[in-house]
Amino acid sequence: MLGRPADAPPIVDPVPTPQQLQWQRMELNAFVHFGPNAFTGAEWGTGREQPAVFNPSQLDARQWVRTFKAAGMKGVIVTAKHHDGFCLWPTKESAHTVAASPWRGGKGDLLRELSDAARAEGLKFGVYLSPWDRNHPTYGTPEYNDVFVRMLEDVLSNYGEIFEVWFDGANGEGPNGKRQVYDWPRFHEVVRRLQPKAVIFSDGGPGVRWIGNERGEAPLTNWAMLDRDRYVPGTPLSMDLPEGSALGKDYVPGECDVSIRPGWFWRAAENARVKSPRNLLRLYETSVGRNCTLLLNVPPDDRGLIHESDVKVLAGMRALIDRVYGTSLVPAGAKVTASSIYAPDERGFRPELVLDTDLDTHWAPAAGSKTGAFTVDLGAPVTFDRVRLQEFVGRGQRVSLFEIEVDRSGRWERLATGTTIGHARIVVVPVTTTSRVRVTIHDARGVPLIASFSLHDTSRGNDIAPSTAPAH
Ligand code: FUL
Repeated sequence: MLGRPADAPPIVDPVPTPQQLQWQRMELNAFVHFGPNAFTGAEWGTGREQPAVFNPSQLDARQWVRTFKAAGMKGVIVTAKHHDGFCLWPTKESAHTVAASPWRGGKGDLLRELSDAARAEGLKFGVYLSPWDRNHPTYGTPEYNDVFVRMLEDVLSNYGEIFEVWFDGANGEGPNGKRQVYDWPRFHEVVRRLQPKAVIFSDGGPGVRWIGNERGEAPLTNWAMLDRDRYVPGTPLSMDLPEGSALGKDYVPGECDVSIRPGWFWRAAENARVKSPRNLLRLYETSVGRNCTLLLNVPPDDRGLIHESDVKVLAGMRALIDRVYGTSLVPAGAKVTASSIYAPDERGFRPELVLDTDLDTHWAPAAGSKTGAFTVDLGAPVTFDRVRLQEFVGRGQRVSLFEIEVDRSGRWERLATGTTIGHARIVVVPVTTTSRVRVTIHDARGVPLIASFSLHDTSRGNDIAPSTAPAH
């Protein structure tokens, strides 16, 4: 920030940790569901599958990671262990692992190959470890918590830096018909001890939270805050998770997990049912564009490769996102004015900072104000159907009510209203041509800090993928 820290508008608690802020800015990550299910066609393996079924003949983790990187994804999270209990790394804690499979003659370690590939290509690496285990003989007894802790220790000690640990909320019966009482505080302690920089995902956090559905769709109102002590994985209060709460004491931003295919695991019958690039652009808008990260699942096939259909669709998605959102339609010469400026003698909070690409610099209205407006004079008419707004959330998410207006022959006319902005908000508006746009913040939890304003036109991607889907 340009302004001296002492002069900066006061913090509005809760604020993100540096890791949470960095995580929000990653925006798009790959989810990888892989294991025996890719060979049996199951969604939830029973745990009784023979390890011999796991035999990917051409597995190439570099091909996965290159595909993800080309799609603009910044990290990859793999199912180190799904509900079937099969471990993708050779652990002595279980007999149901890659070591018992024919893959690489029983000498394979998928976590090693994938973490190495991710590091080589500059992606961050994360792990999904299902506490529910339909195979392990100790499941349903206190001893299983010790086993799970040792598995976590394995996974978090041996594969370099982990950016996210993903704990699933599903908790069914194990092989002996018993359910497990999980020792969550202990599991979290292991993560904090071995990977202090990792964010922990589960229904209610503690690091990042589930958005409440697997469709890739966050609600229009989305606070990064909630009272995380109210929730455990599998919580009956999951209806609170999508919107979070303006009154929440803890910063726990949302994540949208969704699969590129109908199922989480690959199956041949779904090669023709991969979502289209347009569909994925919409999911990007309803997740990243609603203050979430998008965790897009791309499951490898039974050869151990990302299937050609998915590779093609991901390339199409990237081209579309770049075409529509890669640049702003606000011309370089645009002028921005504001109703007021925080500490106007300082250089730190000028309204034109909403047009640069630095998310740490931002416009703020006068000290003490929870309202304010800025006007962007585009210099000439511009046509758009999306407005992208971003808050600087490093000092707390603030905006709770805003309005977007356009100049129609000298009169301001309302184009859209909205509630939260957060790290990013993409507002869908009717196709509009105007040379002046005004954004008014009507209410906020503190002095609003607006980092970015940009205009976009989804029809610009029509040559890549025609727009057929309805806008909402
Ligand atoms: C769910 C699991 O039951 C699914 O199999 C999948 O892993 C999904 C991401 O989370 O709760």
